[in-house]
Amino acid sequence: MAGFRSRIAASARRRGSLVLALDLPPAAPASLARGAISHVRRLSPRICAIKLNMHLLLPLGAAQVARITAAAHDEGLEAIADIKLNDIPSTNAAAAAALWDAGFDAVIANPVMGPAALEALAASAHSAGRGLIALCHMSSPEAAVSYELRAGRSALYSRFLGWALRAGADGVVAGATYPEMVRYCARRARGRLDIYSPGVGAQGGDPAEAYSAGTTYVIAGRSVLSARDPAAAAAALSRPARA
Ligand code: OMP
Repeated sequence: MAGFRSRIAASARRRGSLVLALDLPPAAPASLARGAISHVRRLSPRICAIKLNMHLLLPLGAAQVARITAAAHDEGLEAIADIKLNDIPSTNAAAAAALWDAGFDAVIANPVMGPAALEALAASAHSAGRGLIALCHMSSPEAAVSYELRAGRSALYSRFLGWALRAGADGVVAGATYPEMVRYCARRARGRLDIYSPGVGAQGGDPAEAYSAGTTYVIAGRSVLSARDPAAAAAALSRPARA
């Protein structure tokens, strides 16, 4: 089986470069699972992957989550678990094993766990045919306060990118709200990993600017889920075809 990075790239070539954040508003678990599967089925021609975070992972049990990842796989999509994992290696390994059992193809992790722990997580993900995406610089207005902290002669985001590259991570998160960070990651990574950019629409980032700065995949939730025409909104957030 091809690795996660190749699988999501193949999916994006057919359907576009948008990762849908399935951040549904609070509801009863059965209705959340039904709603998520319905979005997967309706939007699958316009997205390359789904991303689930605490919006669904906390209220739903593993069996319901597995139904959603199975629906994504039926449609040819990848499934990303966004838990911003950050713990000791034995706990990371247990969390990753449970996520793979629930059908996820990749996990988002926080490199603040340290470079050796990140490398161990990447190695175990890859040996299971799964992927690792590391935070580099988040999209929120306050992200600069922490991700741009000086760490010796460099800044934290620069360390995180270096650790992600050394670990062989499949991608990093760099918010579309900081296009200069996307540009920095793209210039330094030179294609060795992909750049995932949340922060468009509701958070104010401009997808066209992100793509031209080097974003590989835009991540979006509210601007698609609450659009009058979600399929059109999803299509508009994909990388424009080259003229
Ligand atoms: P919208 O703002 O509704 O498009 O959702 C953005 C999604 O990306 C949410 O699921 C966030 O949890 C996630 N996200 C960010 O917004 N900013 C980040 O820096 C990182 C993430 C993420 O890791 O996915």
